[in-house]
Amino acid sequence: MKLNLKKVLILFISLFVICSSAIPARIHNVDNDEHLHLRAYTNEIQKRHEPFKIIQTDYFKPFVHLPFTNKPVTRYYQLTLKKVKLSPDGFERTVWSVNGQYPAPIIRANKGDRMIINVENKFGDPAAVHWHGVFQHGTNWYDGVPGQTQCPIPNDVSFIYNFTTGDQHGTFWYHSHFMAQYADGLRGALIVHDPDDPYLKEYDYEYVITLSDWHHRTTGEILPNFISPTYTGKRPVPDSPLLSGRGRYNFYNVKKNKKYRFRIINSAADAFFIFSIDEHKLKLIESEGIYIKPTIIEKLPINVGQRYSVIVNADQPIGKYWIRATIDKRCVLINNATINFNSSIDWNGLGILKYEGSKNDKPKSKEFPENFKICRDPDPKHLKPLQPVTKYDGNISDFFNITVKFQREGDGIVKAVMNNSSFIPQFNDPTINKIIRHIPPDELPKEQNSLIFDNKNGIVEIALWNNNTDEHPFHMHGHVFGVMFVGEKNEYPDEKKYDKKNPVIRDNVTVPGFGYLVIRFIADNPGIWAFHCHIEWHVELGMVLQLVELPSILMNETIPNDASSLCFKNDYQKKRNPTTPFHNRERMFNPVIINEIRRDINKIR
Ligand SMILES: [Cu+2]
Repeated sequence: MKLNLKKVLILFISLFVICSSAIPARIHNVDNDEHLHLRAYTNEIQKRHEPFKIIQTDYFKPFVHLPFTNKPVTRYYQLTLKKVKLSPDGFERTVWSVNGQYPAPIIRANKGDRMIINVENKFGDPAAVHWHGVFQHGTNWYDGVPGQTQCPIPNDVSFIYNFTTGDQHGTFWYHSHFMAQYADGLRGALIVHDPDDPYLKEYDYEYVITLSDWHHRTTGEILPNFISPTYTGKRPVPDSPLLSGRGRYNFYNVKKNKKYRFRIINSAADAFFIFSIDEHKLKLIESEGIYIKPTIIEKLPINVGQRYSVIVNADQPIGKYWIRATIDKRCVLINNATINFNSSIDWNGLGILKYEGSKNDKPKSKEFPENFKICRDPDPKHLKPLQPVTKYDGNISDFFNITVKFQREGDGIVKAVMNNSSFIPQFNDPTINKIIRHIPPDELPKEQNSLIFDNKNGIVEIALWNNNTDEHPFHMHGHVFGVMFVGEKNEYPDEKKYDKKNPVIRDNVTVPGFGYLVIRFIADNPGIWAFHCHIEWHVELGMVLQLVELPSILMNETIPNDASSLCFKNDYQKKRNPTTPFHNRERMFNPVIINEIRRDINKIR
């Protein structure tokens, strides 16, 4: 077979633009054998499996749970990553889509099912998919975090994620964990139905609503300006709030006197949302895979990465009612140096709850008043688990004290630091590989921000002080945790006030500006797990820790060949170019370097 050399070169250079700071002149010398080998290898894996189901989802159609089976089953899904032109809010832009759609399709399973998901990367960029909220017991290498649990999936390569849902059930989501790629489109819902759902008889249909803050510019355009010594602005301002990928006038059709479970997922890059449905109260039943004592609320504050289920009874007069998903701009600082500060955004995202038989007019419904603390999670009294969880009430085996702040570093860039260290991923050599190579965890580089603990089934406590004005939605991979304490400014953690007997259980919690957070979890999941603010711009500035959990167990595990093979190509590139670090944030986002590389691509074309 003859190869088109020109195409191969363009392919390589596209890859380098994103994941390497290599000097362009050297790219021309890289031969392509390794890359082709990897493609053949992944195609081979694919052939061994059953056909993968290509899923597409209409988020605006109600659904019921999947048929329940006597035994768990294996579900094969195909996710093809490709760039397409879409206009979610009317403005056309390139979207990093899954199976051609935004948001990415809803992946569904029943409790206990195995998911075998073939991710075929046709982005032209590296990628990786994280399954937000899934514990990945025994499959740390499928958690999808480049630099921690895997090497990125190179362009034109397929990678199969293979994990079980175990005992988990509820509302999850999946998204790219490669740089800020999820803000460009790779984000969708992951729903695990539960035959033992105590609320199953209380609703007739389900809807998923994903909330997102949409930008007309790609993150490739935003980041070089944002991460720069000359930038004095705040977090980039979006152009639209979207409900399940659409602007206003999207209909959620309901039938009078039927009940609907709405699964609300905040999949934003940055935005804190307030969700409500006019004249319909919300019965809150789930937070992040945990059944909670039913509680009636009118408005639901939801921070980035968080999920809730609410039951809505369509018991009002037949008509149309606004569904409101408002970005709370009181949680956002903007100055006139901020990227897109003059955005024409309407912060009030809208959808319509449309009763069958209602007239073809605009809703005239009334909004509920506000009844909560702004930029905070709902009152813990609304989030109490159905069964109180007492396992965090005991002697702690490991304790970590973390301070979060922003500071200008030597390169002139204002970074996010956790205990004075800004996280820098080593995409080509993820931490899991280092541990399995028996590198002692305490020899991991400082900027890897490792929290190391090795007491099996011990209670681990993290106390975090947020020494800056922003609130941060902290998310932990591989676990849920018990929220012991959330304190405002000067409200210091006091163990006497810890909620040890019946804490809120979740995987994504808000720490107030200048406030405090104390959480506890059980060290029962050997692996490398990210613990990070879910505001993507803060991730890019380094607001990331990684748990190095039970390394003495992890070091003796074997990474499956398909996972470790992703690193072949990256290692190969590194060998070719040993003097430059594979990933160097500063060089990478330096517009001069990016322009050099662009010029080089144009020359080849
Ligand atoms: Cu943050």
